[in-house]
Amino acid sequence: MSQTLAEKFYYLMKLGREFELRCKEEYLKGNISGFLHLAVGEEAVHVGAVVGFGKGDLFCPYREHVLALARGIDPRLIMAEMFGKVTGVSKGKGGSMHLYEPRLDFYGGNAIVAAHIPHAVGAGYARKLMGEKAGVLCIFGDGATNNGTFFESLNMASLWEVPVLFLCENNQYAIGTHISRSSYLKDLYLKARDYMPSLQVDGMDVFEVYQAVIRAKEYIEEYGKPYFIEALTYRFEGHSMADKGDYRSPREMEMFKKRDPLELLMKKSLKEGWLTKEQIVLIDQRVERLIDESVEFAKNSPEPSEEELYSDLYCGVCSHVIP
Ligand SMILES: Cc1ncc(C[n+]2csc(CCOP(=O)(O)OP(=O)(O)O)c2C)c(N)n1
Ligand SMILES: [Mg+2]
Repeated sequence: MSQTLAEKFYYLMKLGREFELRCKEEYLKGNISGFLHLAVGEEAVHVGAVVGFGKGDLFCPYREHVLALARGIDPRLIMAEMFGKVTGVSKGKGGSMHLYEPRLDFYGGNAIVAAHIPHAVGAGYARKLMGEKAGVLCIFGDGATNNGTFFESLNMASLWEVPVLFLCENNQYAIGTHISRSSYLKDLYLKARDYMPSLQVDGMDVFEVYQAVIRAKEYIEEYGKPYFIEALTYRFEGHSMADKGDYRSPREMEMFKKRDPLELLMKKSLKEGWLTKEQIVLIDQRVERLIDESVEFAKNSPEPSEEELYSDLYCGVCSHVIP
């Protein structure tokens, strides 16, 4: 069990890490433009949550590349989206912040902080009305928990018994603002405690995130009610490519880098005998090849045509809400 999981986690987290670092490289070369928010340092939260939750709708903010990869979206289609190419997962019109794949129930990147939280509650309510069990995974940052729609969504989800897992990735900063300067409660899971079961986990430990999410999913499926998890994590890069993140002290950065989730997973897997050094090298090589292929695919794909400018502006009929 742990062996297979460790291999899956290591592959997805390494893929996420290297994919994003390559995006940064391509951005600096001018091949990717617009906004680019990296989740380097937060991979354990993203991979542990998506793998642990399994089936169900997924709503998330703009820091969503690793979530999309963990959901199973082809890295070539994500990279092509970054490059603004027509072969991209959002036809080259979304870019980094708007990855979207309804065939995998990925209602992806949202640029407006906390705006997707009520959407997730709506989707969960729809699933409930249709008699489905799987529920919705809704991921958002610490900053989003200061937004009015966050509290409105918790209220509605509890009152109407909506099967949503609210997962707060607390990386302690909303752009340059530390939570100590923006939130009365510092332990953010306390904001949900009066509404639903709510707990805090170590977001640098992929197994801890995974196990907490599995328990949450079981609760959601059994009772059809919401659940809240706060995962403590840290972003190793700036907020976006426009931000160096140098409002953080070198000491603080060092402290968190010592708990790099990928390193922690690798060390634990070697120690427990879940992975060998040779297996790790093979996975690293596989990841490198896949990313090279993705960049090649993106570079060689055409840009969207002018006619595409006005398509996909309105959704028409949402197939699973209106039969
Ligand atoms: C409603 C709204 N207000 C402000 C912004 C500008 N903004 C973009 S990201 C961000 C910080 C959000 O922080 P957090 O929720 O902790 O997510 P993180 O970036 O740390 O993952 C802000 C204020 C926005 N996009 N939407
Ligand atoms: Mg944050």
